Formats: sequence, structure tokens, C-alpha cells
Amino acid sequence: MGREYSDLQNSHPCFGGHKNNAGRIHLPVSPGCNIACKFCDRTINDVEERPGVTSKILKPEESVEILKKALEICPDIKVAGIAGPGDTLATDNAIKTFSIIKKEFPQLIKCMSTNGLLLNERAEEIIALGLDSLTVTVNAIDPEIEAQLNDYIIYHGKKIEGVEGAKILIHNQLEGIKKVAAAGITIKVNSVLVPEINGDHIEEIAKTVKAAGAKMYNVIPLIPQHKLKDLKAPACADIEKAIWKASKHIEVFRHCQRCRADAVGVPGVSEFGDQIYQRRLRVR
Ligand code: CLF
Ligand code: SF4
Repeated sequence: MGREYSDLQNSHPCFGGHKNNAGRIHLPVSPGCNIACKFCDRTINDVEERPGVTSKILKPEESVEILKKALEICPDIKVAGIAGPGDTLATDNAIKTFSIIKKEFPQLIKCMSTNGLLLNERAEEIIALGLDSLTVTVNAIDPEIEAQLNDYIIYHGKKIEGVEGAKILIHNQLEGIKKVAAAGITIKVNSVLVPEINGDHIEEIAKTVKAAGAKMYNVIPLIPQHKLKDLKAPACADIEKAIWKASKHIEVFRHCQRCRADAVGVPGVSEFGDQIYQRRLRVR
């Protein structure tokens, strides 16, 4: 079984606020995705600081050298995370990478982030892997609302659009969360806040995922891009309202840095991705 929630609060940057000063490395091993979020713009570049961006895609076995280098340069790294740039369960790359980490770096906390489409059917594999923390992005629990945020899913080789796809996605997210939480793995749920679409729905999401077994909740403000590029980014007041409503039901994480898929260091404090992934040096 993975580490207890109380251990993670002391050693995981996304479960302990700014209190623990722990670092994480993201290993960008998962390129493809199986759903179509309307705000998603995955890309390979060296400069943008946001989810879905990486400087390269790694093969699972390449992670060993990267981890050795990262731990040398930044000994504060306590967490090996996989957060894309696509979905971690759409291919086997993330699970293969965690199996390697489990053997080669047993001291590292294993953290995975997924959209949850395949969480229900792959829950047993994740539990067997000894994952320590799992993040599931749940942007709605009402299919009518989810369909405004996501065009379609690709499920067992079939493209399923709109509300029908959203129903399957939400069902699998919630059933998957229940199974993984019941096995003692700590779960955080992220919701991308789009005030015009799910702003009044956040409280319901928070309440529902808490009941399913999630321990922590994270409101991620929309970065307006792709098909939602004409919407406004949430204002501070929108974010505070969402956090306040969610916090009536579940503990809320407030220090999210909207990390790149190849971020390295203590979130918001240090960044070593340029050296580790040999990105071109940037003018900051
Ligand atoms: Fe990475 Fe995510 Fe694990 Fe953290 S990030 S996979 S839970 S180790 Fe953290 Fe970065 Fe916010 Fe993610 S600050 S984007 S919540
Ligand atoms: Fe993009 Fe993540 Fe949505 Fe996939 S689940 S489309 S990678 S935001």
C-alpha cells in the first residue's frame, strides 16, 4: 500500500501546502490523450509555464538517468510525478515508468495525474503498483455541464461525443476514485474552473468527490486557450468563491502552480527543468 495521507502532508508539495518545501519531478512519458477538453492545448516547447507543455517526451526507461541527475541537482525532490502531457492511462507508459521507479528509487513518492476515463477499469493495476497519490481531474459531475467543457471521448476505440461521452467519463471517474480510495491511496481532485460553465457547480463536485473518497481538492483557474480562448480567465473573486464553496466539504489545496509536464523542483520556489531536460536557456 502507498504512503498514508499524514506522511504525504509532510513530504508531498501538493498535499502539504507550502509547509514542507518538498520538490517533485514530472516525467513526461504520456503523450496522447483519450478525451478532448475544449481548453487543452498540448504542445512541445521550452518556454510556456502551464500544464500540457513539455520540452520532450521520455521513454519509460529513460526516466532512470533523468531521476539520477535530478536527485543530484535537487535533493529536495521527494516525489516522482507523471502528469502528461497527455493522459497517463491512455498508454502503458506511466505504469511502466512507475514499475521502474518502484524498483530503482523506492524512496520516492509515486504520484500520478489522470483524467480518469480509464480509472475504473485500471484501478487494480494502479493499486498493485503501490502508487502513493493520485490526482483525478473532474471538471463536472453533471454530463450537461461536462459536455460544454469536453467535445468527446475515445473509449475502447470508439469516439463518443457530447453528453453521452460525458456520462461515461463521469461514471468512470467516480467509480475509479471509489476503488482506489478504498485501497488506501490518497486522492486529490483537480477541477478546472471556468466560471461561465462550472462556476456554480464547484460545490457539487467537491461534495461528490469527497463522498467517493477523495481527500483533497484543487481549483485550477482556466487558462483561456483552444476552443475556450475567448472566455475570460477567472478573476481572484471567482477563484476565492470556488475555493470557499469547495472547502465546506473537503480540504482544499491552495498553492497550485499549474506546472508543466516536465517541471522539476519545489513548486513556486525552484525550477531545475532547464538543466534536467536540457531546455534552451530562457530570458525570464
Ligand atoms: Fe505533479 Fe500533480 Fe503529483 Fe503534484 S503537480 S502530478 S499532484 S507531483 Fe501540484 Fe503542479 Fe498543481 Fe499539479 S502544483 S499542477 S497540483
Ligand atoms: Fe488535455 Fe488533459 Fe483534457 Fe487530455 S485530459 S484533453 S491532456 S486537459
